[in-house]
Amino acid sequence: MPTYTLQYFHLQGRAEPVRFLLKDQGLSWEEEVVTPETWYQGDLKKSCAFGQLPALKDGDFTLYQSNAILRYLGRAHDLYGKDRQEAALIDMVNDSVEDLRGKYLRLIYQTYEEEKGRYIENLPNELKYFECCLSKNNAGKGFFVGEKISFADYSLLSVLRNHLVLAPSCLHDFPLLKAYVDRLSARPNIKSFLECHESKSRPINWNGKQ
Ligand code: GTS
Repeated sequence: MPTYTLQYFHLQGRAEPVRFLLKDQGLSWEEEVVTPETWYQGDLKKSCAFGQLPALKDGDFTLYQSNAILRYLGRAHDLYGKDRQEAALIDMVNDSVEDLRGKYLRLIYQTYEEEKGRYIENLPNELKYFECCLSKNNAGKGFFVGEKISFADYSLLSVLRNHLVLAPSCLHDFPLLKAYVDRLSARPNIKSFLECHESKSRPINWNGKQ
């Protein structure tokens, strides 16, 4: 029986880090796919705490906001650091991932045609902070914080993979980040998830831009 239900559109989008986490941790979940027809009909949107998806259902508990979902699962499955300083660092990384995701989503949904070139040109100025931060933990050979994978790693993995689609050579000058993406993508459960048909069939973004 699946423990969790993930309610979202037929999309990678903001649900992808949650899927990475669930899959990598060997947790079972059910996908509740919301079609555009159902969504635009309006009743479901009205029932969502902030009028948006994804939602995670755990029994009769329903949680909205993708980062709150990651934190909830992080607490439940020991993916939130070994003490409060590690937890704070994980929050710091995840907030920085959210900043980058916000810029990426603005490009995708608002300014793609006119800004794509400039966005890619400026990307090293964003990625250099992540490379530097990674280098400070275990010489960049492991995860972002501590000795163990955290929910922020899943979040960053999804954002970096999105950027590799947007700009395939964007990690060329960031060897630690490049190795990090390769290493995490090769974790057996994540690898099989990335290779499965269902996962490949999901668009990254709903407007088809990537
Ligand atoms: N901060 C929210 C989160 O992190 O969960 C944002 C959620 C969000 O923007 N959801 C969009 C949505 O529900 C879909 S997507 O941007 O994740 O692809 N859109 C439909 C609507 O009516 O707003």
